[in-house]
Amino acid sequence: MQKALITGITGQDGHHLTELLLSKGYEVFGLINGQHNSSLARFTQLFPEVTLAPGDLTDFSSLSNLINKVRPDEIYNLGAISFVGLSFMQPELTANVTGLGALRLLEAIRNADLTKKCKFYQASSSEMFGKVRETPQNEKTPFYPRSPYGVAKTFAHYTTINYRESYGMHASTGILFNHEGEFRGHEFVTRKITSNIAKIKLGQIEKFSLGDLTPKRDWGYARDYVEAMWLMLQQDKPDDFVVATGVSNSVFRFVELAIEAADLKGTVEDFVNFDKELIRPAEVDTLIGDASKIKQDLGWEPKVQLKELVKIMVENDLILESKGSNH
Ligand code: NAP
Ligand code: F7E
Repeated sequence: MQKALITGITGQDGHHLTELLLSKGYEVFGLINGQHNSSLARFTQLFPEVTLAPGDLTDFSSLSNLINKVRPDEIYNLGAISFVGLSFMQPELTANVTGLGALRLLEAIRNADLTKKCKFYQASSSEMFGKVRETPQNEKTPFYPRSPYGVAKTFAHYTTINYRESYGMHASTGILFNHEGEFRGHEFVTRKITSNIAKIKLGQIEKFSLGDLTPKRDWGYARDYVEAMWLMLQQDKPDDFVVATGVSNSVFRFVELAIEAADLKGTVEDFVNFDKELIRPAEVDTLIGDASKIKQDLGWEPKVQLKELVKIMVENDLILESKGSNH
């Protein structure tokens, strides 16, 4: 039985990837850094067969001990301070977890003598393109990160490539553009929109606040994107791949689609207040990915487009909000 170890297993992608790997017959192990958060309770209820171990990406010994004990065939490094807004408030912690965390894992693999046995996936991000140098962005587009998060991910990205080239490790990176779904954290704009639109539909609130509605993102469905991660580790050779839909829309458009999906009557202005506190010190204006390489080399395609994604999220939030659930 193949063994996979996932960091960040209680996060959005951790849920979808666990589901995928269990369906493929893997024995799944997860690193958890908090014993008391509500995502952990939800996770253990959904996936009781997964073995969870305490640890932290800032603590080398916890990573090294776990890797030595489990001796996994595949490691997926999804753990991160992943909220760009928070990274401006806690830049040092972000560099430590999101940046150095990847380095610690790669070193722990070497220390356990698993360099030739264990395949490694690094969750790289379109935030590395930041102030974009070309449109659309592909694997060769130069990086220009615009946040402590983007800078930390760029460090982790190049560290992964460096370990691949220096030690011959099967270490791949997926440069994933924004992906969303039922397990998305409530701090991210898509989930903030769909959960608040659901509350408006249910008569619980009348309006909610957002920051800049003009940035454009290439939004896909998280369930499709974890397939791409797994595919990368099934190849003979490690590599770097952009994962995206190739379609970009504004935050304003996302709100319009959510209003439509909830069958509400009114405009964006009827439901959304502007809050200048939500403006970031530096913004990423427009991202749009060119996923030709992964389509051609690995046969990966996104199955869900934005309109359907918004519908999935709004319908899920209508059910959850009607029960008063905070998930
Ligand atoms: P997420 O929901 O924010 O999950 C992040 C996970 O990291 C959580 O389980 C969190 O645990 C864990 N974590 C935080 N600090 C940690 C630490 N010190 N040690 C160990 N684990 C820690 O993120 P996601 O959306 O699933 O994304 C997965 C990965 O892909 C992340 O690395 C993210 O940066 C990257 N990425 C995401 C997107 C996207 O659009 N979703 C796009 C590109 C790249 P707690 O909840 O207990 O803190
Ligand atoms: O913001 C704007 C905000 O926080 C999207 C992470 O998964 O994807 C994600 O990063 C846009 C930004 O995601 C609000 O300023 C307006 O322009 O949902 P977000 P993100 O920053 O794109 C990348 C690929 C990752 O790797 C990250 O880990 O929406 N925006 N008003 C707002 N954003 C939030 N969160 N809240 C607002 O009220």
